[in-house]
Amino acid sequence: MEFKEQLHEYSQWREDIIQAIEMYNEWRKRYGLSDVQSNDTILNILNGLGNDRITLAFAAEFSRGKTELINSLFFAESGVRLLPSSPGRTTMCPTELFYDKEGSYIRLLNIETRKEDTSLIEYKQNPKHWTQIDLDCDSPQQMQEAFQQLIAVKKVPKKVADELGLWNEREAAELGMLDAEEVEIPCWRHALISFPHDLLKEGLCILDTPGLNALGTEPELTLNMLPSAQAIIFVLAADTGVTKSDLDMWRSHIAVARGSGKQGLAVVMNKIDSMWDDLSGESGYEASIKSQIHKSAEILGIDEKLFFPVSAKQALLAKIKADADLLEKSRLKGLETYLSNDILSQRRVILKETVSRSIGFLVKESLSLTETKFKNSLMQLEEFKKIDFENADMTGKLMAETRDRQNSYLANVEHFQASRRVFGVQAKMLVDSLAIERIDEIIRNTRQDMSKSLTTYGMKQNIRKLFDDLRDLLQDAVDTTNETRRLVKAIHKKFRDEYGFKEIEPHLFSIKQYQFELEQIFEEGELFRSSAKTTMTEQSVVVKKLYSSIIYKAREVLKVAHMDAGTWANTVLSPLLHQIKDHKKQIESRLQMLRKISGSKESVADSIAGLEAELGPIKQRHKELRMIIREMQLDLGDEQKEALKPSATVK
Ligand SMILES: Nc1nc2c(ncn2[C@@H]2O[C@H](COP(=O)(O)OP(=O)(O)OP(=O)(O)O)[C@@H](O)[C@H]2O)c(=O)[nH]1
Ligand SMILES: [Mg+2]
Repeated sequence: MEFKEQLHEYSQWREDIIQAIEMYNEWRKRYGLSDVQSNDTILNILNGLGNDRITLAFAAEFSRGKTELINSLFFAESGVRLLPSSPGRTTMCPTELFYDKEGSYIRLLNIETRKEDTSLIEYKQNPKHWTQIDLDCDSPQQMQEAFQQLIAVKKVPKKVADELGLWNEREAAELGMLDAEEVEIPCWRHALISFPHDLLKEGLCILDTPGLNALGTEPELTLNMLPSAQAIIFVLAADTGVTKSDLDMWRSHIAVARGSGKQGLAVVMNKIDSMWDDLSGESGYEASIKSQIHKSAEILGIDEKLFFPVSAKQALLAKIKADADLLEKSRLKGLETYLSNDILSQRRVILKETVSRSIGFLVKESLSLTETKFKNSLMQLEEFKKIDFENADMTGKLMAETRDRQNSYLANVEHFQASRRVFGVQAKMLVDSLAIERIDEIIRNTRQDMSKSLTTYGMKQNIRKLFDDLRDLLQDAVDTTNETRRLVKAIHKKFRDEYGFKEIEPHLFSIKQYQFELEQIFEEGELFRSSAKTTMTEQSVVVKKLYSSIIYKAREVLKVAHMDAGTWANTVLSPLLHQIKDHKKQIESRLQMLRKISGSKESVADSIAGLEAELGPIKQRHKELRMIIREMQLDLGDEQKEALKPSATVK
C-alpha cells in the first residue's frame, strides 16, 4: 500500500481511538462517576490526539537533494517542482509544511530575531512576529512563486552577520572570502507553510532544513525539532558518498538526535542516476550502488538496511509525466514502503502508550469499582436468600447490626474527611513546590548572571548553576511527594483493612521521570556545545541561543511536572470516594429493606427480586466498559477475566 493510503488508515485508526475515549467519558457521566478533574484529564488526551502530527525531518549537507526528494515524495501531483530546488545552496531557512485549519499561508520569521532571547517555539505561538503571504491553493504557479521566499538572501556588512552569529571565519577562509566587506545571509530565519494537501490534512508535517550549517547555528533544530520528529531522513548523494562535512553533520546532529536505538531513521542514497554508465550497463550500475551503500554504512557505523537508494530527480519527473518505467527506475517505492510500514506502525505503538499512560489508571479504577459494586450486590443477595425472615428476632437483630455498622461507618467517613483535609494541605505543598513562579525566579536569576558573563566558560558555569538549582527544586518536591504518598497509602489502607476495599491500588505520583528528562536536556546541551562546529566569533551568539533553548525545554518539563502533580492531587482520592459513596448507599438500602421486611413478611420475595434486578444493569455497565476498553485498544493485562463472575451461583 502507498504511504498515502497507509497514512489515511492510520488517521482513521486514531479517529476510532478518539471515539472510544469519548465513549468512555460518556460512560463515566452516565453512571455518575465523572468529576471535574478526571474529565479534564480525558479532555486533555483527546485534545492531544486531535492535534497529533507525524513529522518527517529531512536533514543533510546542501545540494544532496532533500527538497527534490520532498517534492517527489509528496507534492508531485501539483505537476510542478513546488519547493525550490536547484544546484548549489538552495533552501535558506528551515521550513515546516503542515495543515492549519486557519488558512493557507507561508509565514516567515525575520533573520534579525536571532538577536532576541525568545525561542523559536515562543515565536511560533505568536503569528504577529511573522510576515505572512497568503497562498492560492488552486494555483501551483502562485504557490511556487511564493515559495521563492525560501531561497531569499541579502547582503549585509560583515559586522551585522557577525552579530547574528552567521559569520563563519573558517568557512569564509575556505571560500577565500575573508576580506569580503559584505556577506550573504538568509533573509528569513524560519518558514511555516500551511496548505490543504491531503497528506498534510491527515496530520503529516514535513521539516525541510537548509544544508548550510543551519543545524549548527540554530540549536533548537538539533535539540528540539529533530529529536521530536517521528523520523529523520538523512540524505547522501551517490556521486559524492560520505564527505567530511556529511560525516560532521551526521555525528553532531543526526546520530545524537536519534539516540542509540536509531529509531525512525532512514538514510537516502540519492542521485543514483548519476552512477549510470552506459559501458558497464545494468550489472555495473547495480554493483556501484551496492558498493557505495556498503562503504557509506561502514563510515556512518549503521546497518545497510537503513539505506534507500533513490533518484529523487527521476521520481519527480516520472510522477509528473506519469511514466511508470521511470518511476520504477527511480526506486522511490522502497523508501515509500519503509515510511508507510515502519514509521506508521511505530507511531501506533507510541500513541497507544500515550493513551495508556494518561488514562489507563482511570479506566482500571472504573473497572474495579464496577466489579466491586457487583460483588457487593451479589453478596447481599446471597445473604438475604439464606436468612430465615420468619424469625422476627432475627430481623430485629440484623437491623440493629446494620445500624451499628452504619454508625461506625459514618464515624469513619468523618475520619476520612479529616484525612482528606490533611491530604489537601500536603498536596498543596507538593504542587506549590513545583510552582512555575519558583522556576521562573531561578531562570530569571540565571539569565541576569548570564548577560553579565561574556565568556563561554562563564556561561557554562551559569547553566550548571541553573541545573543545580532546578535539581534542588525537584529534590524538594521528591521529599514532599514521599510524604504525600505515605498519606495516600495510609488512607487507603484504613479502608482496605476495615471494609475490604481491596481493589483500589492508589495511582502514585513520581518525580523520577522529570528528573530523568531534566538530566537528559542538560546532557544533550553539553553534547551540542562540545560538538558545535562554530568559530569563536559565532560562538557567543550560538551558545546564547543554545542556552535559551535549554532553558525553555527545562521550563517545559517542570511545567508539566507541576501540572501532573496538580492533576494527581485532585484525582487520587476520587475512586476511594466513589467506593465510600457506594458503600454508604448499600448500607442504607439494606436498612430500608430490613425495615420493610420487619413490617410485612410478604415483602421478602420483593426485596430479593429487587436485589436480583439490580445485578443486570451492573453487568450491563461492566459489559459496556469492557467493550469500550477493547475499542480503545488498552491492554490492562487482565483480558482473561472478561465477564463478571460468579453469576452462575445466582439462581
Ligand atoms: N542527478 C540528480 N540530481 C538530483 C537528484 N536529486 C536532486 N538533484 C539535483 O541536486 C541539486 C540540489 O537539490 P536540492 O533538492 O535543492 O538539494 P537540497 O539538499 O535541498 O539543498 P539545500 O536546499 O541547499 O540544502 C538540484 O539541482 C537537483 O536537481 C537526483 O536524484 N539525481
Ligand atoms: Mg533544499
